[in-house]
Parts: sequence; structure tokens; C-alpha cells
Amino acid sequence: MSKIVLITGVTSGFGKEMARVFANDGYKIIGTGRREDKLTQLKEELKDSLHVVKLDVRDKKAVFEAIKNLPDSYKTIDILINNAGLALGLEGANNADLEDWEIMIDTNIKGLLYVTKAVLPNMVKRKSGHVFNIGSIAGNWPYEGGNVYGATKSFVKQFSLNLRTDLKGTNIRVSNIEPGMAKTEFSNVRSKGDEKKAQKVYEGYQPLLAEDIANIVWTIAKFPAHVNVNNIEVMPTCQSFGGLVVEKSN
Ligand code: NDP
Ligand code: 8X3
Repeated sequence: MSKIVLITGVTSGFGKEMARVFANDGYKIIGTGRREDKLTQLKEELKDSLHVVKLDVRDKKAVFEAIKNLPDSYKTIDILINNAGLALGLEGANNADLEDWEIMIDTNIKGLLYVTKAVLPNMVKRKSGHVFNIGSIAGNWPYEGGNVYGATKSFVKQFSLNLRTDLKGTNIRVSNIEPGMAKTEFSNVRSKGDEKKAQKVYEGYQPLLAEDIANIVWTIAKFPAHVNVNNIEVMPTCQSFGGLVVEKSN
């Protein structure tokens, strides 16, 4: 029987590539996202390998209903990939939009928790499963304008470690994946449709590609059941560390 993987946010970027990689390997995918046209496009491509569910992960009631109402053949989720997420804005804390902060918290933190809570009981009952959370290097390293986005990804890291602690004895694996700069729709979303600004982010260097992250997740999923990758931080080779800043008065 095919293994089943639930991926949140398959309408672009990492999620879409992960759906392709897992489908190529014979998995059945449950793919979610808000944009129906993009879900339909991916369904046309992956056909019977993909079951799509239009879902906003911020909608608690809808998340639990969606998981409860999955067709019988998709109910036994072997792998959950909490991928849906976003950054909004790059302003410093003083000028940042409070509503942007709330949307990031509602999506990257609360949405991830709702989906995890809805899927976990069945994994625990079966004493089997693997939860991937897509964190970010922004959860480890501060940068200007990273403020709440980075903080949501620190939450993802610490929640992943604590989840793993709570799940001892269940055989369920938990892995936090922390990518650096990757060319997806991430920057278009962050710059709120300012295409020029979004493209500039990826100019002049080779960023990570969605397929890089998809292959890393798939590789980790294929490790033997006794191997748990807790955290993995991945950057494009040209991205590294800036050091600490000293603001001098003269
Ligand atoms: P994209 O913008 O390309 O994809 C984001 C996906 O998340 C889309 O499918 C989008 O679907 C979905 N999504 C966003 N909000 C919601 C919501 N409220 N409900 C349901 N789905 C939602 O970006 P990436 O592929 O880059 O991002 C995927 C994850 O990777 C995110 O968690 C991001 O923070 C993280 N990340 C990205 C990095 C990068 O540089 N690109 C680096 C490190 C981490 P839809 O709009 O259709 O709802
Ligand atoms: C996205 C990576 O460095 O733009 O999570 O914050 S970064």
C-alpha cells in the first residue's frame, strides 16, 4: 500500500516540489492551500497521486473538519509536512504593520499547531509517523526586519524539539528543516506584490531552489525508522554569516 503524506501549502514553492518528489516515489499526497486554481493545476499534473483540499490553515474549525472528512483511502497519514507559511514585510519593529505580525503568527505558529493537533492522535494510536516542520534560518539568526517572522520560526524549532520529547516511546519522528534563502514565491508574498523588489532579492547569486529542499525532506523521510534528524539548517553556498554589529558614536 502507498504511504500517505499530507503537505500543507502545495500551491507553490517547497510544497509543490515536495508533492512532485513524493508522488514520483509512489507516495499518495494530500495537498492543501488556499488558491483553488493552483490546486487544480497540480491535480492535473499529479492525477491519482494527489488528493487536494482547499484549506486556510488559520481556520481552526476547517482544519479539524478537513482531517476528519478525508476519504477513507487517505485517512492514515504516515508523514505530515507543515510547510504552509509566509513572511510579510521587512520593516523594522517600530514601523512594521501589526496586522502583518498577526498574520504571520496565525499562519506560521497557530496554523502549524492546528494541523499537527488534528493529525497527531492517529499517528500516536498507530505508534508510527513522521512530522516535518519547515522552520528557517531566520529562527536561528536575527537580521534587520526579520523580527516577528524570525520569532515564529524560533517557535517552530522549539516546538519541534518539545514535540519530539513528548512523543518518546511512540516511534514518531519529528524533523525541523531550516532553509536559508530560496527562490520561491516567498519574496513576492513578503514584498506584497512588488515584483521588482521581490526579484532583486535573488539577483546576483545562486539561491536554494524548491527542489533542493524537497529532495532533502524526501531523503530524511527515507532514512531507516530508527534514524531521527532533529534539525537541519541549509543555506545556499554563497550565503554565510555577517558577524555582530557595533554602532560607534564617532
Ligand atoms: P511560497 O510562497 O512559494 O509558498 C507558500 C505556501 O504556503 C503556498 O502554497 C501557500 O498557499 C501556503 N500558505 C500560506 N499561507 C497559508 C494559509 N493561511 N493557509 C494555507 N496555506 C497557506 O513560499 P515557500 O515555498 O518558500 O515557503 C514554504 C515554507 O518555507 C514557509 O513556511 C516559509 O516560511 C518557509 N521558508 C522559506 C524560505 C525561502 O527563502 N523561500 C526559507 C526558509 C523557510 P496559498 O497561498 O495557496 O494558500
Ligand atoms: C526565509 C529565509 O533568510 O529570507 O525563511 O529569512 S530568510
